[in-house]
Amino acid sequence: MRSNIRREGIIFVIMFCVIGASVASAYNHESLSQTNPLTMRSILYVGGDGPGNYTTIQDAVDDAIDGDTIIVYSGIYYEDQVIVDKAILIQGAGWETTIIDGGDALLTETGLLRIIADGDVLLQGFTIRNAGGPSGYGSGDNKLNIGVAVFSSAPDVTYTITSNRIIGTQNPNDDYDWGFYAISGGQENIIFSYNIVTETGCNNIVVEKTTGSTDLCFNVLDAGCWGIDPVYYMTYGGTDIITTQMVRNNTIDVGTGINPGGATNNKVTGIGFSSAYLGCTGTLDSGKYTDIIITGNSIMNVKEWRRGIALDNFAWDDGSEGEILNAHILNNVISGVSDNPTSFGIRLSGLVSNTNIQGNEVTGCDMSFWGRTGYYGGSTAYPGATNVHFNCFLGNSEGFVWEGPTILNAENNWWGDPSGPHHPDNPDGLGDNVSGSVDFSPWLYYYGPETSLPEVSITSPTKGYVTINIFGGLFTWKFKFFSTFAIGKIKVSVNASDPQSGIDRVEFYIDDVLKATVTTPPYEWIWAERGFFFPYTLKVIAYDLAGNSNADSMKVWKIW
Ligand SMILES: [Ca+2]
Ligand SMILES: [Ca+2]
Ligand SMILES: [Ca+2]
Repeated sequence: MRSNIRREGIIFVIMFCVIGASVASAYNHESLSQTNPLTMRSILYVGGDGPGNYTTIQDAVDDAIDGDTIIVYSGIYYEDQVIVDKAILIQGAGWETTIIDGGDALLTETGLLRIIADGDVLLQGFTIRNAGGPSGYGSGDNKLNIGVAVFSSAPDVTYTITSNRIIGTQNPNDDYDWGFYAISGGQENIIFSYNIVTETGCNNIVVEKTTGSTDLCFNVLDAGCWGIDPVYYMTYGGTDIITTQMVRNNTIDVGTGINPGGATNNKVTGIGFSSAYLGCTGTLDSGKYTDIIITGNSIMNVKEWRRGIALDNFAWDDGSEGEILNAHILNNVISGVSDNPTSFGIRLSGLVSNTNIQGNEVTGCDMSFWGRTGYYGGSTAYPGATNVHFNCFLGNSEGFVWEGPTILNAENNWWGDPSGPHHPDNPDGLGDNVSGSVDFSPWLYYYGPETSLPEVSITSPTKGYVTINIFGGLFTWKFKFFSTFAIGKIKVSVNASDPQSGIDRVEFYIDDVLKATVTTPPYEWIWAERGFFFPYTLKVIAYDLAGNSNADSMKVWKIW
């Protein structure tokens, strides 16, 4: 049932009363009386028991104008489809209680929630389930089921989808069942945040040839009930994506799903970008990415045939038609649970240039990193100018695999052991394996909080001995005595070591006065100052590279 009553919003009342008087002096009365979308904002209500509330979300959208807010009360709304073609805010009472159920309806266009406005839209606080779709799409219900689909034909439009739960068909055989889909060729900017997407038969999120910026953040995602890439970006057909594509702070379980295809049909990658995508379908293709940021994600359950992050250039030949440039892969945690082939943490394939891989933690996979040639069309291209620094690669069985002809810069990583990675150039390394032309030296000597104290001891002068060194070294002698005596110039020698970060410096003190600082071994200082047969306190302090310190000291009777 459709309501024709429109409830004017509080915003309008306040703006009219407070601002109206002052604005009136600047504008004539005719213009004030006109409908101004900026000030005529309304709130429309759906559900609940207020008089005149709408019963369906679509009816409220149909009556809304740009700038309106639609508030949806708790309840289950059975609507085949909600098409949002206005710049509005749609606010549910929270995904726990406010449910839009699409009844698996047959639709002419995709998206239970289909957002196509040429102005900003915000959608939040719903569970979206049982999406239907157009028919003719594969197995399962033969529909292209999509919870939320978006497409703007205009640029500079932002769609914000936040704090929703999107549930898929819950049918592992439904191979066209996506939670969120940025429809091919859209120009909108997308903020997709704090959502939960689960039980999809196919991908959680597909972003296809979208030229606006994207920010997928703080979502909880998984590989669905089939087991397939949770986040998948692609471009093709000559469309270069030059806006920022950001995937950050998501929690992604790549271990879900039945995985019946195993090695052949079903290799799950948590976050995947593919350029010149049609190259993988047997078509010569082009299309690039130049601004990808993947940061702060937690990707777990990387088991056999599951992967963390992949940047794949599917362009043929030298790969230049699909170059992926300047990507940042930062501070992600990728946790493997199996070293069975062929799980990996991070893969770059084909011409992927200037990738910055820093601060990631990849553990328990088969390959921590895999850099290789492109997959299709006789590709001869390898990743270039890849920088891999300050990562933790630990307990990955095949380890760090670089197949390219150039030297890959992987200095300053932690390989799981202070002895460094295992490589033909470092055969005694007890850390992860590294293969290929990789510059891994220097490597990090510790990882995580550095709290170990340095070990430090004074080895000379010898405690409980008299040490004599006079006449410019012409006469030296040492014998046991009741206390430590030093006669003449004495060399103070110190053993200092640190199990984690290593020694930064050793300081030498006499009676708490700093006499010398030595930064490289041997840690020695010549105590040449004349003594007056007093017991002096000789103290040394060793500092490690993290600033932890430890001391040794002794009383020395110094004469001459
Ligand atoms: Ca389907
Ligand atoms: Ca080096
Ligand atoms: Ca230490």
